[in-house]
Amino acid sequence: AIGTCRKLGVVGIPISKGQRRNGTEKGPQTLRDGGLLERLRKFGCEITDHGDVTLDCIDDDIPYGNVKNPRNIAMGSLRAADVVEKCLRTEGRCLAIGGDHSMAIGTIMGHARVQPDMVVLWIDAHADINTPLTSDSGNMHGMPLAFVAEELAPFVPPLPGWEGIQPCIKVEQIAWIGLRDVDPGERKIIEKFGMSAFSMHDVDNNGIKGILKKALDAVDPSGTKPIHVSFDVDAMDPTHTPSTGTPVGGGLSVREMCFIAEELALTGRLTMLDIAEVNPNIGDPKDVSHTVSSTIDVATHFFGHRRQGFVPAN
Ligand code: HAR
Ligand code: MN
Ligand code: MN
Ligand code: MN
Repeated sequence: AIGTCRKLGVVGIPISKGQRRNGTEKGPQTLRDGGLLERLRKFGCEITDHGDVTLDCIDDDIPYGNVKNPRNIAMGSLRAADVVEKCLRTEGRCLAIGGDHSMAIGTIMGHARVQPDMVVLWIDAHADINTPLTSDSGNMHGMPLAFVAEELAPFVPPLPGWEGIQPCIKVEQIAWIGLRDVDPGERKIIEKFGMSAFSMHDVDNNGIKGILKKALDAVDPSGTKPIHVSFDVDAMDPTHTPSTGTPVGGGLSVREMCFIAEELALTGRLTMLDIAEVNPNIGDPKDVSHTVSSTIDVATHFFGHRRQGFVPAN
């Protein structure tokens, strides 16, 4: 019933080498300390906590071209994929808490092993579909979608440590919401493959309800597929989530995120949620607690919390 959430597995992915700033490795602990799991239990979730994925540091991870930490990100992705797969096979649904957004290479791989026809809603200010060749920064959190999408494979050079990683979804299984900082090379990829990318301009133009419908219709016209939401907290306006590495103004409000979350919860098909890019090293303690509380609030709405209120099951 609505307002009851059933089984949910939780996996921490304390990865930070997909970008420059230290701190995202503390994201899982910060969200746990903020009471994420207790809040989810309040809305009926029966939680199994799988703890944090172990990421041992690979030394001498020399860059490939300008791509930083390729071996560490590959190792982390494979570890994350295994735990996510196990979690989905046992609990049926998984919440992955990161970690920078390179975490989603592993979560999408793990999800696709269990549900190959799942669709990905990438909620982010950024498109994160740079290839190692189009990326200016060399930061792998700006590239995850280029590694998981089959059609991009011819444009992705073989990176050291990546032998065991293959693309696992098609570009037609991906839609973005919240974009407002897309690199020219990424825009080229979006247009070349006719991908479904909805920016803040589109949100302003159609309203969040219209855009969510367009995004879901694009990836899942039948309305039957398992849904993977990859939520980068920088999708939200920095007034709500200031403690993140690459904030961009003019983002989604708490209200718009809650609408997305409640609607997706109501489909009954949300199988996986990533929460990425919370960085407690950024901003003052007030910024961090604001970021944590906005993020946790939104997370509960993906798993049973409704603004209309509900009567608890017992
Ligand atoms: N597009 C830029 C790059 O590839 C910036 C992406 C970084 N930010 C993120 N990803 N948080 O969503 O470097
Ligand atoms: Mn982002
Ligand atoms: Mn991102
Ligand atoms: Mn709320």
